[in-house]
Amino acid sequence: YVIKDNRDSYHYAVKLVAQLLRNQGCKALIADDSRLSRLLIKQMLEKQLFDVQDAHDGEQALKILKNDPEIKLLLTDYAMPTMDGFELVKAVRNFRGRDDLAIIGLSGAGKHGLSARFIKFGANDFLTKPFMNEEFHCRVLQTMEQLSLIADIKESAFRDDLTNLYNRRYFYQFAEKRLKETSRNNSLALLDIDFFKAINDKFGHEAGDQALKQVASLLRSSFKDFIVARVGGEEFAIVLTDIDLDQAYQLLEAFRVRLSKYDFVINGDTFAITVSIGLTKFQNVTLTSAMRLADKALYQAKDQSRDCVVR
Ligand code: GH3
Ligand code: MG
Ligand code: MG
Ligand code: MG
Repeated sequence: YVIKDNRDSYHYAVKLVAQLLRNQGCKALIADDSRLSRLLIKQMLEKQLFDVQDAHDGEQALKILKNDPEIKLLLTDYAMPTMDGFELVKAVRNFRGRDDLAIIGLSGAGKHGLSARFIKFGANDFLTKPFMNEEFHCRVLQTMEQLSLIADIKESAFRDDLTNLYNRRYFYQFAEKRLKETSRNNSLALLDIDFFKAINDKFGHEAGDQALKQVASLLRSSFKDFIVARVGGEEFAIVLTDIDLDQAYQLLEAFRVRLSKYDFVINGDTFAITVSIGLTKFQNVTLTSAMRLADKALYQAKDQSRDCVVR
């Protein structure tokens, strides 16, 4: 049905299908005091593959939104009892940003200035009731597309493009936050590949790049529950949250052994790679000073024998 409505443009239909795939399973919430209105909008949103919930006024909507960070789209009426659309938008924006939750304001025709006020309070867009189905679909689609675009940009800004691990920027921006959110049983590990320059010299820089990718993928599979970032050329950081230092040590030791036994087969050459690891407890310190401690331990690991974990 949605596609049929878009007979005007083939390109638009293609875009629409792409966005529909992203909408699939995505949660949307309708806040409207009119049952008929809720029903109508629900049907239209379901055509766009949203998983739809509804609320009969602002207060109920606010409660639902507070308990469900997965809701990505809110359609809200203006005139509702107890809490109107403006108040709802204002309250929601205190904990959900424009790049994280899309809001479309709705209201009956003939009330001048509502659209502007909705947008000033933080709505992404506005629709006047009764709306044409096609306009509804276009506006919802466009709003969700913007949200997806922002998510893509954020994702690529925080990823290292060689390994697809988190990058330095992400690490310095979010590691500390993550550590503060969790229990006090946290630690930080710094890993540095041993004699990596020799690998580049012997097998070529391109093989070195491939090896880095494989090391990254081993790290990803070994530390699924933790933040793993590429913080330097052949240096990685792991934020080990909610486990004590001994457990962290065991995990790193297991990884070290797993890596040292792994055969890197690149362009017909087979070689081994080892890492040196510095580990430190993360407690009542800033990220910068924890990094300094982990780096010190790493330096000792290099000094001792390489291919070992020092805490
Ligand atoms: P050590 O055991 O003391 O760490 O020796 P090392 O050779 O690994 O240490 P060093 O810091 O002297 O050299 C690191 C090398 O890693 C230098 C650089 O050529 C290589 N490297 C850094 N980033 C990349 C990358 O993105 N791709 C490739 N192929 N090599 C990289
Ligand atoms: Mg109303
Ligand atoms: Mg290094
Ligand atoms: Mg190195």
